[in-house]
Amino acid sequence: MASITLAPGLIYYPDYLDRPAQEALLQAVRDVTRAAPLFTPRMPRTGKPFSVRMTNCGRLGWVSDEQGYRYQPTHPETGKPWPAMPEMVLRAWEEMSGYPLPPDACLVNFYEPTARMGMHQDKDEAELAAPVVSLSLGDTALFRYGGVDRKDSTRSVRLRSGDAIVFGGPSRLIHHGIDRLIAGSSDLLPQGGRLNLTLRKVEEAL
Ligand code: MD3
Ligand code: FE
Repeated sequence: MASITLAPGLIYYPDYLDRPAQEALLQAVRDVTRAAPLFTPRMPRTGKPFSVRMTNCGRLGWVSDEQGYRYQPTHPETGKPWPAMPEMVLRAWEEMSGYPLPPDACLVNFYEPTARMGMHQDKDEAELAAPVVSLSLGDTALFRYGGVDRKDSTRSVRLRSGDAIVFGGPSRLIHHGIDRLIAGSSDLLPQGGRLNLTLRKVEEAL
């Protein structure tokens, strides 16, 4: 599998999934959203809604509301356990993570054509020795990443449908965000927009 190292621990796999694999993953995500509908997360304290909608699969899911950010075993609106992680997602983790245990959580982010995600760090996971693996489907996103220090300079990468990117080691705590989507860049999703799956080990390994 071809890969490009963008920084220590930051490995980009352009075209990781070919078109048939993207269609299979999209079907698996539709099965997940049928069992666990997309919800609109809200900012802690202010309750301001995110422009990205989310759901999860796997044992734990990331949620955010007025009470704060956290991982929990149930959907915030249905109260049901999250559906199992699709086999394809587990295979992608095995192939790219270099980590000996399976992921606990797969966060599914859905971007409408105008959605964005501000610069942030992912640090709600206790197991920072495990990387985060990301899979993109649908419209191309302008992904921005910097360094561990909020003031570090930033670079941009276009994440296209089928691309994968892994953040581990010294890149696990870098700042990152999605500036915008490029409308009409993929015909995978009939209505446009973008799906991103992030696979994570949440609980500290013993
Ligand atoms: C760098 N998602 O869900 S994926 C997120 O495209 C998130 O939906 C973006 O940032 C998205 O937290 C970016 C790339 C990504 C994911 C996780 C990371 C980059 C990361 C974790 C640590 C460092
Ligand atoms: Fe993130």
